[in-house]
Amino acid sequence: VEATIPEPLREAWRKHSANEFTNKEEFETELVRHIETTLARSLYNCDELAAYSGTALAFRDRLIIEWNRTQQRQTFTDQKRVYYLSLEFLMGRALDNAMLNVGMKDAAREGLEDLGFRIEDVINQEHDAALGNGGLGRLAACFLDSMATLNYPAWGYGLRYRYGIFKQEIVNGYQVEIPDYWLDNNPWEFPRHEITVDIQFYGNVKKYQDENGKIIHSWEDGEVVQATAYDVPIPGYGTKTTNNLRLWSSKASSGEFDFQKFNAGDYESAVADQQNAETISAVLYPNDNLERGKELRLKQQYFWCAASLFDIVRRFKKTKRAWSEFSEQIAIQLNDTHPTLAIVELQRILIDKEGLEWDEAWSIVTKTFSYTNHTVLPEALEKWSVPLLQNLLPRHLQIIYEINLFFLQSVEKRFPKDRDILSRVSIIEESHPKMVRMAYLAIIGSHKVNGVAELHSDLLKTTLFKDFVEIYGPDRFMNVTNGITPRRWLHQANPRLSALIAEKLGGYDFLKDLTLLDQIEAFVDDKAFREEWSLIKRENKLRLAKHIKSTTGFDVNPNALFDVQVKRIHEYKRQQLNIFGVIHRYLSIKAMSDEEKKKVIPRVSIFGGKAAPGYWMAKTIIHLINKVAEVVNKDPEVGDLLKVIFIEDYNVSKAEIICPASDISEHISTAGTEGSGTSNMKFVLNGGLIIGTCDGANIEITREIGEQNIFLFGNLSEDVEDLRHRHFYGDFKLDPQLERVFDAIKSDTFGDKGDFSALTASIEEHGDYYLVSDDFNSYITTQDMVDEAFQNQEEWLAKSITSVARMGFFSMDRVTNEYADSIWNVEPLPVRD
Ligand code: NBY
Repeated sequence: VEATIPEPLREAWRKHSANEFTNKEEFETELVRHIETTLARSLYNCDELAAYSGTALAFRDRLIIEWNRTQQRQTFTDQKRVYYLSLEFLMGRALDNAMLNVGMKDAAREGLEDLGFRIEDVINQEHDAALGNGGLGRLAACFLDSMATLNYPAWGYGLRYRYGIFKQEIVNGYQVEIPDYWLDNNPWEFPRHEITVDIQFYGNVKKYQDENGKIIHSWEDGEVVQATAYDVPIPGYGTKTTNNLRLWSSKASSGEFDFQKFNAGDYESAVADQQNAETISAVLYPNDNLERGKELRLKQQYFWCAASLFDIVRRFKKTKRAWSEFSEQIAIQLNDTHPTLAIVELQRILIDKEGLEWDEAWSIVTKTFSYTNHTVLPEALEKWSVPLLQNLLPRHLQIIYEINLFFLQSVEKRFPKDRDILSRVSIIEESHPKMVRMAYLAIIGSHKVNGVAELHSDLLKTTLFKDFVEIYGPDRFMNVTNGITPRRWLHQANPRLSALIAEKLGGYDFLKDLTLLDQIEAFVDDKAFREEWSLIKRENKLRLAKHIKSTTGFDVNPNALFDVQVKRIHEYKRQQLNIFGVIHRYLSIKAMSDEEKKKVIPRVSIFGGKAAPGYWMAKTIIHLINKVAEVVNKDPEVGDLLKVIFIEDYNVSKAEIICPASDISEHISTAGTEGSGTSNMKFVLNGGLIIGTCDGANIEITREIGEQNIFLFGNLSEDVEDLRHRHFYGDFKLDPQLERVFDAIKSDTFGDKGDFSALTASIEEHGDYYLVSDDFNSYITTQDMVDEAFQNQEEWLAKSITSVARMGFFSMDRVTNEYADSIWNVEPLPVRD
């Protein structure tokens, strides 16, 4: 039955169609209605949580009205759409963002005040949607914001994890992981129980001929799990476009399988099946930049790819277009290799289900997909074992072998004399067991492959993917340097700075065109402007100091230099270099006379970040930071000159407090290891300076803001290989100042030295892979330059303002437009008001 209402009845429908509140009064009406009816509360029992829920529901109504209209518009115009496939969407909180994007935050503030609530307290009730690990997941979230803001017809597809990234607690200086159950009364999702897809696993492939003699592959038996869609509305800023993020949740199939078990009286086993099925979307894997090859992870990947592809194909088929038009209607972006099975799945659908010939299908596939690489770290490159795939996805493994065969044949034809190239570029690694190299599969199945910063993309072309550049030519490989959404990372996180800029620029247009920021450079000498600028930084530091006091109990001096490093804990990101630098500073202060101490610039070293639960070295680094904090913070000889803070459970909403409050932040990865980094951009956009290595986007930030406005140090990417090589052959001498630091650790200054022996040994004895010792001197010398620069507050302020003025390039809107033009070939769909 068609679900469309016939024309004669539509008038009545339109008359009663839902309305949006347009002012404070109407907002209050909606808020109270939701509190009293949807939530069954009243003015006698409305706490802040209920006020939050009511406010969220009122805004949700607005979003979903525009969501409906946007989807109708996009269906009606039927132009090309983008699907962004990501296993992670690190969204953070939604309410503040929704209020700002629809432009009703002031109305909400006043309305809430009338009813007895402070908007900040209400906003703080929300649980972060933390369906991601770090930069990769946050990039996906920034993409969604930009794609909606720029009116692109675009959907995100992901998994609806029951548990997001774990909550971190620090107990006796150690990280403890707490499950993050976040779904209880989450107002932002719409369950679509009618949108389901059956997903098959295991089983076997039967081969037979049909009546025309054509070979048919049939994937039979096995298990079936059901995917159910949950939709999350994504509002653009200053536009009515409201896009969709569709997250899949798993449960037992309502099909014949468990039914038979029920009938057979096997109730317990049917319940067990149910739980097994639900396990697929139960938990986000907490590893960043580390691949572990677990079967459940592979199941997650296929479950999500297959459900998304089914949904995309179903929508395409409704248009009744020819298959040849598929890639003119649809672009699919793969966020890392996690969704690479989507390539194989589309090929399978086209040849096994839709009856297309291999070549025709493969041409559609490669024109549809494109792949973003985020890392060159070898331990992060996904490989799946052939036996695992054979068991779980037998038909897909056959197709992978076929893709590989045709690919290798074409390579052999082009490079007949090159004996090694075939084994180097084969999708199958000839190891025991054999492994499928997902990055190679992703390259071969895509028309564009991009890295996320210039250096990173260059390294891909010259090292990891070198052979593929030879094979396909340079056009398949490109760079799109990452960006961040200025809506969340300036306007929402730092409303006062945003307002100051708006005052000078005559409005908030810069939030939609961040290059307009360059106009504030004209005010760099304006006295009132400068005063206001530094006042805002001070208030942001006070806000962070308050947070630190309430969560750690430590008092920090807001006049001190706030030095921040917040990001996932990883050896390549080198939090160990930072904490060794802190210890060096501590030892230096301890050796000073009272006279000398007067010249010291007080500093607060702030750390935050999670370690993957199985990554022992990262956990050791967290432990050392916390132990150093314990000793330093209560040392009367040091007092305010140095404080060390570890902020627990770093996440998106904490980043919104931390980024605006830094004087300097650290982006100090070993050169050549960080894909891009995006927090570097967040800090500079909020008027913080940075200390960093020549790595990732730091290099382009330097080019934009000028090298006088950044503190760069350390060995360059081109020297890394040689240094490692030398270490390997015993040419290694521990930096003498670092030796002094290690001596302190080894004399139990920060608790039992045994706790840290693996960390010091990795440097002294095991080759110092991340070049901590090689960069140590350069690092502390540069930190001394930071102190000196901070003494001249006037110049520091000029650097801060100038840097912000020159950050326009790093808007996610620039990034999104680049993908749209040079990868997706999609146009925005403008909205009339
Ligand atoms: O992606 C990060 C890069 O390290 C960073 O340099 C870049 O700015 C950012 C956005 O492009 N990568 C990242 O966050 N990766 C992960 O979180 C991640 C998560 C899971 C897995 C691998 C990497 N995994 O294989 O399970």
